[in-house]
Amino acid sequence: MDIKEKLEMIKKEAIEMLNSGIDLEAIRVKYLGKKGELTAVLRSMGQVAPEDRPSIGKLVNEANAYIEQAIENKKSSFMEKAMQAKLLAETIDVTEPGKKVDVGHRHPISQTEEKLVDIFVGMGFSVVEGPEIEYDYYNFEALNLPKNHPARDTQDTFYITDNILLRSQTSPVQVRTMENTKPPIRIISPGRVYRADPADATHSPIFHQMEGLVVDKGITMGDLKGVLELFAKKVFGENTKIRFRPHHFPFTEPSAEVDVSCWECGGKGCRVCKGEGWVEILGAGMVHPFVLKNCGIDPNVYSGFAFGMGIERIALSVFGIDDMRLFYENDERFLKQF
Ligand code: 2NL
Repeated sequence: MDIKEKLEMIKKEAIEMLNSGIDLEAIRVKYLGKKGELTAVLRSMGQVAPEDRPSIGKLVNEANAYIEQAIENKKSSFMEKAMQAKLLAETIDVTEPGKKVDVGHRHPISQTEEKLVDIFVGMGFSVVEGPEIEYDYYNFEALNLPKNHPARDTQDTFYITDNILLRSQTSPVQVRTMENTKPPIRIISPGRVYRADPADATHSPIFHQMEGLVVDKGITMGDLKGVLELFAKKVFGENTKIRFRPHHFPFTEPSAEVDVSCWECGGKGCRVCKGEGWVEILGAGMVHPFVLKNCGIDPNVYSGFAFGMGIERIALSVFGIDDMRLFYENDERFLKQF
């Protein structure tokens, strides 16, 4: 076999190996490497007639380039195939439905607070907030509850110093507003309040309240009744009636506890209203003249009404829940129902 035939054979063999899928690097070493077959052919050039050497040398170089190119082609076709496979495997079907993101929802106490706020904002009230850590003066003294007054016992709270405490009601917000606002005043103050009460189904040392206050010339108990009746209808239904029972608060005179006709039985008496036909939902009254005076408002010129309600109590009735503690346990099985 002469060198020409030998080179053709090497080329043919190399291509066959390439096509049979053997490791490309092994093929390169076998044919093009220092101890490879083409190098061996070059070494055997001694036997070639000197005048033939340039043309044979050229043939060897061509064979070298040919095989090198074939290896390169194979390599890029492998890469191409690998890329195609990768693209295929990673294809995203943009028409598939997305993953559902669980965003949760507002806590039932917040939902109730928002609902109550909306109703009063709809009647022209503004929302005012204030500090939860208060002076004894704003929480009690200004509201006609001097130190050692027995009525303080019903609102016992947590003291930070003798004069600083956790507010037991949101009334201090109204006191601060009256101090720095000239009537007419029409505000509500929703927020967190504290009492030194042990937790049970209807009490919690931390709970939420919303108070309301209207002060202007000529405000009467009739205005209070009108506002509360509209409020009760919006929360408990259009057929709801309200009832005022005489009561005593140190900061209002006269004072009343306010009931709504039972939303469950409509007044006939049932389990919800304990046979009464009525359910107590809030306390209210005409702002005591002493309180107006304490806040720099002349009780001979102005009058006002105020009311206060527990947001938890309203939430319990609206959602039909019988234990307040459920609101604070953060058990998803409970919270997800609202
Ligand atoms: C309740 C019901 C009430 C008020 C709160 C109030 C606020 C000012 C002046 C007068 Cl600044 N009153 N708030 C009035 C009546 C009832 O809350 O059961 N409280 C113990």
